[in-house]
Amino acid sequence: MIRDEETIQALVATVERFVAERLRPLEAEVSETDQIPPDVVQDMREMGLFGLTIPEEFGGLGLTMEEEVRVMMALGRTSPAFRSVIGTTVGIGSQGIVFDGTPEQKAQWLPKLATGEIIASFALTEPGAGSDAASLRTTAIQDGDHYIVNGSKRYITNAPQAGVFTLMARTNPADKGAGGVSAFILDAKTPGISLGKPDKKMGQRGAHTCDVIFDNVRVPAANLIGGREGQGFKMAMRVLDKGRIHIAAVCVGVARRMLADALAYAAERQQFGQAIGDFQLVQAMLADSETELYAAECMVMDAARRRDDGRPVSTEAACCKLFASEMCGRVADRAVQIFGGAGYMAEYGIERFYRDVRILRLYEGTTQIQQMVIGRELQRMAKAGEI
Ligand code: COS
Repeated sequence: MIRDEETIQALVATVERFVAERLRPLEAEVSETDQIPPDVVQDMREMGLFGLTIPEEFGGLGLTMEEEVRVMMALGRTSPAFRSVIGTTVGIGSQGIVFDGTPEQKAQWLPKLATGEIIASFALTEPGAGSDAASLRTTAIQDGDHYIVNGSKRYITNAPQAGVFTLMARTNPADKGAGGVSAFILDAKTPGISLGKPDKKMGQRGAHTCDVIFDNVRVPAANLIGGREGQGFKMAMRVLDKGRIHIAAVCVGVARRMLADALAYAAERQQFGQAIGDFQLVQAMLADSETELYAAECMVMDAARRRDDGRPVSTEAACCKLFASEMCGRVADRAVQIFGGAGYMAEYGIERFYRDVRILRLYEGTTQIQQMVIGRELQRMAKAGEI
């Protein structure tokens, strides 16, 4: 749903300009230094990018899903590490509070997230619980008006910068499944929280992940999201449903960028006395990329609109994430192929994108998890006679 076409067009145009003029020139430097310059993060704050999905009453822009995906498609047209700066605060780190937070929790945390004063991280994955998210072992045991948290989380995006964690932990150790899991808002400064070494990743240098270790961390009971135990897994799943549409939009943005780079190279690179883009075999790779990109774009827009209409979108979100991330991987591969030997060389930048986009098929649910979500729903519908 677009609330006001002119306003969203202006926002998308601002993001496009920011990407073209401010972020693209810094791509190689960010990759070399593994740091996003602080003044770029400050610019993002001033543009309101941290508050894209925070309701207006708490100082954010309160974008609808359709508006959010349009912005993400624009922001995606540069190194994905830049999107990652705001990604967890706009997405999985904050949305549990937006969906289920009590009025007090929203009032306390959302204004600071909207301005980017603090960054939110989503702490679900553990050394032993990834795809099987319900098997998490971190515990939060009630002790008077506090919970005592023990355990560790793994590959937590933006943990080194986080001011707050949305933490999923088991409040009922007798229930080993999803029903024993609750969600908390955890101030990153709480004593007993420590961070592991920054992970050395395949790509997306400039975006940081690490382990987060909880050693007898005392969390006020008032920080239990929504004030109800046992709702944490379902909240995380609803957060991920939305996050998967967001990531699919990022996939469309990055793939558009890689295709544009491949097209520019194909027009300039001469072989056999002509531009390689004039060869039909190269055109086939470009055409396949455009076709898949268009399909992904249509899927993402449709899923976003359905969500804005209040319809259930778990299956559509999984379809989008699956198709768009796999599409992005194929477009990256073809772009490297079109660049030929130059595609393997760091100075041309396309090999960096090839590595950067690999994670898109893994986080917020692997392709195989998306298949599982879709497959289960199809089975359910068939049994219920809905197909
Ligand atoms: N929205 C709301 N509720 C949901 C839901 C969703 N999308 N998905 C599941 N639930 C509910 C179920 O309805 C069920 O509720 P009841 O117990 O009341 O029936 C409960 O949650 C447990 O669901 P289920 O039995 O399907 O859980 P599973 O353990 O089988 O796990 C998958 C389901 C595999 C889909 C889930 O673990 C998953 O998405 N894993 C990947 C996690 C992930 O993306 N990790 C990346 C980390 S973040 S970067």
